Amino acid sequence: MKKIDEVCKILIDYKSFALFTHINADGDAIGSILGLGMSLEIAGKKVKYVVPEPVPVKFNFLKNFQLINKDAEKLSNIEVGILLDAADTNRIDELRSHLEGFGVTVNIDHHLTNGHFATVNFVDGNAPSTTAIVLEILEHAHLPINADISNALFAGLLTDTGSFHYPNANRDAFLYGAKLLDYGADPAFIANKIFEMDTMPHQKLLGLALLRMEVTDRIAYSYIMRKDIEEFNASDEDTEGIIDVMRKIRDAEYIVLFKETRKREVRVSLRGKNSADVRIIAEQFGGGGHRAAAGCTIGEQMQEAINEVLSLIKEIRKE
Ligand SMILES: [Mn+2]
Repeated sequence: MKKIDEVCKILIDYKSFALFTHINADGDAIGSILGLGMSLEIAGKKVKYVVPEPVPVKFNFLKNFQLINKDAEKLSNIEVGILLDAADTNRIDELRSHLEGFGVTVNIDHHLTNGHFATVNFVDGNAPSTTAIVLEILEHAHLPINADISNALFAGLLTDTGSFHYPNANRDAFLYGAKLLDYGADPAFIANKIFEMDTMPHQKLLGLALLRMEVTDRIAYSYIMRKDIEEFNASDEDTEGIIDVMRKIRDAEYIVLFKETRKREVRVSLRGKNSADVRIIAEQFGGGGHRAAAGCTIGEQMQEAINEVLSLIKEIRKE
């Protein structure tokens, strides 16, 4: 049986599902669990949405957002656990044991680093977003797709392709987009809700990161400390999207933002342009991602983390 048929059979045969996605959930993570979940619910199935904290509130305009983590501890009667937009169960932290406890597990993902941990793994490294794979599955299974579902799926497609301008914005990405419009997605509404809702603390941190940015040897980098976040009364969510403004700098191919998450712990976000493959860098530090966008966490002081990442980039480039 083809993988997609195996996944569809599970969605049709079983009656209850817990949908999991990764920590630091992004538009594709939230969009894929909500899009799939809404469709299953309309089809009469029971669905739980389980996301490691903190859940990004900026996606609260999507229907059923308020169901995320509602009664999420009551998973004992659920038959199937599905992990979306994540390559392995490490990406859901302490929720891991919950997911691994299910008799039937499914992994729906587009990360090349995928560990194929589940009973059925449907992984398409060429898919522009996990929501694109969800769309394919819903169509193949003849499950319902309405405007709310297509908005959730479009949100994932839009964010994971960088508004259709990352290298993964291939022909398929536009075809999936067109299909979602046919199902009722409203791109202007979604773009407004996702891209034009900056908070003041976010814009202050953005300004600070840009002021601190250094560009050397086609590497652009900057950093944010805990005390910066405190000073602007910002939340962790307020640091999101800063790297995507940094990547607009000309000439840089590697873009890196270092964020102090706690004492001796630095979260590193990487973006690659042209031939730069940042996934290789992130993997060296136990992280992962895509060629154009990846991340890792380093248990060091800020300056050490910066030195280690910059020297690794320079080393890898020489090879
Ligand atoms: Mn994704």
